[in-house]
Amino acid sequence: MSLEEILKNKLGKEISSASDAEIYTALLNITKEKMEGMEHNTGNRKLYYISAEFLIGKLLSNNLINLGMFDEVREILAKNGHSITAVEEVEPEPSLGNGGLGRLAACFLDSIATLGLNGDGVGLNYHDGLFLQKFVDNKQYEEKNPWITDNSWLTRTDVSFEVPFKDFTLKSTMHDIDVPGYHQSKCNKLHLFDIDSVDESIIRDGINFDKHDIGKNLTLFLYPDDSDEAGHLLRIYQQYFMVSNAAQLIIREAESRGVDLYRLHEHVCIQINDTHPTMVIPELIRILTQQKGFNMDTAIDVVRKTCAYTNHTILAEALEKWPISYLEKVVPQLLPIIYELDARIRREFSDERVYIIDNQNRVHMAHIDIHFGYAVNGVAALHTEILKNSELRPFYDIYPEKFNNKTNGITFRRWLVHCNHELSEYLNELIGPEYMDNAENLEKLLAYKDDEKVLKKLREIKKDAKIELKKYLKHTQNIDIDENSVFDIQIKRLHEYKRQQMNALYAIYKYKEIKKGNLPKRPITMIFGAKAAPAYTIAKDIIHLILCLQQLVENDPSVSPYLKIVMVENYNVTKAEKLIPACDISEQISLASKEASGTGNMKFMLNGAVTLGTEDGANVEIHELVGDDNIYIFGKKSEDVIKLYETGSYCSADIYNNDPEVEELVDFIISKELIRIGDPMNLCRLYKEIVNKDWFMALLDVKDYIKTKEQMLNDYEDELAWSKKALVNIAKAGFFSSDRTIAEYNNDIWHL
Ligand code: NBY
Repeated sequence: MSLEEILKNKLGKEISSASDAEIYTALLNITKEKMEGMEHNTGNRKLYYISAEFLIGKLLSNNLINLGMFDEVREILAKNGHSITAVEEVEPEPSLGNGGLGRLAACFLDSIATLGLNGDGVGLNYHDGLFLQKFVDNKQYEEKNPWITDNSWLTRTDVSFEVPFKDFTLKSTMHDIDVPGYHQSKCNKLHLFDIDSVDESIIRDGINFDKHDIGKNLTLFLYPDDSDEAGHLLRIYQQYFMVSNAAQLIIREAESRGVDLYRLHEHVCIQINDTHPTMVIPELIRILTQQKGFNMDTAIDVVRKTCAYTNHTILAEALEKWPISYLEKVVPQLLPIIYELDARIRREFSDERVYIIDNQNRVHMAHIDIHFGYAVNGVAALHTEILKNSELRPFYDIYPEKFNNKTNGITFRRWLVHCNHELSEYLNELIGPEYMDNAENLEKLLAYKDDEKVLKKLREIKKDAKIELKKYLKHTQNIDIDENSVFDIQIKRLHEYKRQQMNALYAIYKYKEIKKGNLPKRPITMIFGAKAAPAYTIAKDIIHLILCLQQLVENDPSVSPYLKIVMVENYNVTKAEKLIPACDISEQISLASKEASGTGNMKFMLNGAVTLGTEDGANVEIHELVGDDNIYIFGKKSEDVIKLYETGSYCSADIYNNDPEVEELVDFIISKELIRIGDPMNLCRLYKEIVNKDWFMALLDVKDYIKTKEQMLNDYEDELAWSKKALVNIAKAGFFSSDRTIAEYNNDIWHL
């Protein structure tokens, strides 16, 4: 039967008379059935990638692409008066992640399946995911973000485990999502654990709920508010629930494969994604010693050879440390194991910086991972060096052999083929489709770097993507943007270290210049997209500032023809897919040393945007690949920043007081123009924070930033020269394919 007939049968009517929603459901079911019929990847050693987040995005198009059905479906729909884009809109986006860490996990699942490796993801099935962001009165409000519908990619399985907590036991249910690789006959799974008793009706006004009723709230939200003890305890409940299920699943699957548990490490490998799944280590040791007859030495030995840890941050506040008293209240069964692990470390080492339990009775989760796992990796070359030489130095001195770098990557199926079909078709035409299987083939594009026809075509493709984004923003947020302006985009979690505030200071600079009559050669569209954690006050103040600036500029007819500021509401994967292809200037402006890698930087580059960035994270590697002419680097280097921290000698007030230009920009935050629009409390707080604290040194780099951005806007006017930069960026992006990253994980860590 042809695909068209299958679709018609599924619909029970003519395709032309079906609604987009009916077509979506029919395609979902056809795709699911196809994947159900596929065998799972096999191999002697199986990987379990445990992660609190899997930011998978919408799945229909990507599954169709990987299954080789996308083009056919698109044609069938078009022939019958439907567009695949409209059908895609029907799909709710699962909000199972927050930022780069979760999206990385999703890209990795795609690449693991694409390389035919035997590896599944393990996580939680949050019903309302990360909050949905709304803007009211120029402020962020949070609402629940339900995504599970009757027909979804989830398949309820009959796998279930008892998860023991201090005062009660919860019974889990495992829900699976199929993960097909690109043009592969086999597939893998994402296992999401849940409990049946979750009750969404306990959520009131926004995202508030009773944090004590674990049987009803356990899997409601990703990162529930943890500004009080009940919130912290809930996170521990979630984490333990995740890893206890993972551990039980791993042991059950190993036993059913006939694995001798004393050789578990030969058949299983566990990747711990950041510290959230760390309790899998004591939990496995607990199960092996208490239920499988292992002695402690052997259990530790086996677990140590099974687990590997990825670090995604050097921000000390983001490295989890759980008070023993909290663990006592939730998972007392783990404490004897954790004490034992700590005692062993204390016997072996005298340096208290490597202890598991510190002198304030807090358990350092990363320390468990490093001592009781066999590999520790950072996510970009610079990041790994900083881990080895400063942040984790005492551990590197003990275990140099465990440390290794795995520079992040992104799946080109989603971040090129799906989100920028026009560009990927053109690449196929120009250099052939080999880059799809081996991304390094993108370098063939370099042969065209002086070919005017090709450079013009690239500019046309960019323009088309800008027009698409314009339509999308009009349709979703009723915002008008000008496709002939330069699109300058910063999209990422809102965090002071990522320095959206510095970009806002640029907006102030430009506003003032325009007011003075210094008009830009071409209008500029500054686009932001970011969610702030609900309890992160200053991050919310920064959103408030950007939204106030948006309103100020919009309502000033002497400025609005030249400058437009747009903060996209509820930034998510779907929106990223529209924004990235349309971008000219990719903002990657973190304080050097603080951004572990970044992955948005790679997505923008692959889609022909030019990076404006600091020498941080994977920007360093992008810089090396494209060369000085094709990236704009500014700001202090990581060594300088690390020194400033060590000596405590950075003082933003000094810069503010001694540099009238900086002072003028910062003062504008509390100018009468902005105070009239915004909330004085938020604006004053942010102003004071920048003048008196500025923990992430925006004032240190702001002038260099403005200068470099001005240079970039100037250079943009030389159309061919700019297009050439875009071409070089695309050509050199091959290294950042997650297929390469995963091949490295497999060769160096997993050995599947
Ligand atoms: O992981 C990000 C890094 O910031 C980015 O540089 C890197 O490219 C990416 C992938 O390696 N980290 C990240 O997204 N982290 C979180 O979202 C996160 C969330 C929650 C908590 C800690 C970190 N937490 O402790 O609750």
